[in-house]
Amino acid sequence: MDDWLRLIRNKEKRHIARLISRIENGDPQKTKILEQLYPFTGNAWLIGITGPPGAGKSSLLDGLIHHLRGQKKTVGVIAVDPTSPFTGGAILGDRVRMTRHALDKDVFIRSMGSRGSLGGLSRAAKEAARVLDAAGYDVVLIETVGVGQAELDIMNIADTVALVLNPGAGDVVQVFKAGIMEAADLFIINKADLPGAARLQAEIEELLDLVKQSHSWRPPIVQTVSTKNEGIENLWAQMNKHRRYLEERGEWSGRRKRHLKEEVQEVIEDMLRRRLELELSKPEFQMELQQVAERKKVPQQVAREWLERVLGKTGGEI
Ligand SMILES: Nc1nc2c(ncn2[C@@H]2O[C@H](COP(=O)(O)OP(=O)(O)OP(=O)(O)O)[C@@H](O)[C@H]2O)c(=O)[nH]1
Ligand SMILES: [Mg+2]
Repeated sequence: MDDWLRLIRNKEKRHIARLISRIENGDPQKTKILEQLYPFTGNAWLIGITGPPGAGKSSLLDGLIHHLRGQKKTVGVIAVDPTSPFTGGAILGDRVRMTRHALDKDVFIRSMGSRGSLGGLSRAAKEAARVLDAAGYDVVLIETVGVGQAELDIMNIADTVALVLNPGAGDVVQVFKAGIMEAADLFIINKADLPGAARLQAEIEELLDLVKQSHSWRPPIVQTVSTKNEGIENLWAQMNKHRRYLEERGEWSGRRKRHLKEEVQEVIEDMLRRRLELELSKPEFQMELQQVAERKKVPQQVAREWLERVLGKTGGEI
C-alpha cells in the first residue's frame, strides 16, 4: 500500500484534510487517487442532513457526534455551504458549531464553500465523503444548507436523508415544492422548544399523506432541541430503524447501486462536456459557425460533425 493511503487509512487528519483539498482543487492525480481509494469505500453509513439556513443542522450534528462517540463510533463530517465563498477548516468555524470535537482523533470535520471546487461543489462534496469513507469512519455526516435542487443533488449519495425544519419558519410548502418531501427519509423538527412544533408536525403529516411514497417507509418525524441535546437519542434510533428497513428489503444495496449508476452517468456527462468545450474552443469551429450564419451549412449538420469529432465515428444516426 502507498504511504499516503496508509496515512489516510490510519485516519491522520492532517493528511485527510490535505488530500480533500487536492481533490477539490482538481489535482492532476485526482482520478488516480480516487481509484486507489475506491476499494476501501462502501463501509461508512452516509447520512445527509439538509434544511434551511439556521435550522440548527450543525448544532444537531454536534449532538449526534457526541452521541455516536459515546458508542465508540468514528465520525466524519462534510459541512457544505454553497453561499460561502470559503472552504477549509477554521473560516466557517462559527457556522459549523462542532469545534468541541476538534481534538478528537476519531472525528473529522470539513467545511466546504463554493470556492475552489473545480468540478462543482456537489462533486467535491461527494468525493470528500468518499475519502472519509475510505479512511474508515463508521458514519459520515453530510450537512448542506438550503432546500433546493443543489442540496438534493448532494443528498444523492446518502443512505439516509434527514430534513431539518423549525416551528414557525413557514418553509414547509417551499420544501414540498422543491420535491424534498420525497427525498427525505426522516423529518426533524428542531427548535421544538419554540412555539408551533405541534402544528408543524401536523403540517408535515398532512403533506406526507399527499405525497405518494414509492415504498412503504413512512418518514418518521422527530422533535429535537439540539441546544439542550434533547431528542438526539431518539433521532439516532429512528435513523437505525430506517437503515434496518432498507437492509431487510434489500433496498440498502439497491439504493447504493442506483446512486453509483447516477454517479457514473454524471461523470460521463462531465467528461463529454469538457471534451466538447475543448473542441468548440477551436478557431475552426468559429469558421463553421460563420458558414451557418451565411446559410451555407445547416446547424444540425455542423452539430453532428462536431459531435463525431468528440465521440469518434459512431456509424449510426445521432
Ligand atoms: N431555541 C433553539 N435554538 C436553537 C436550537 N438549535 C439550534 N439553535 C440555534 O439556532 C442557530 C443556528 O444553529 P446552527 O446549528 O448553526 O444552524 P445551521 O442549520 O447549521 O445553520 P447554517 O449552517 O448557517 O445554515 C444558533 O444560534 C443555535 O444556537 C434549538 O433546538 N432551539
Ligand atoms: Mg451549519
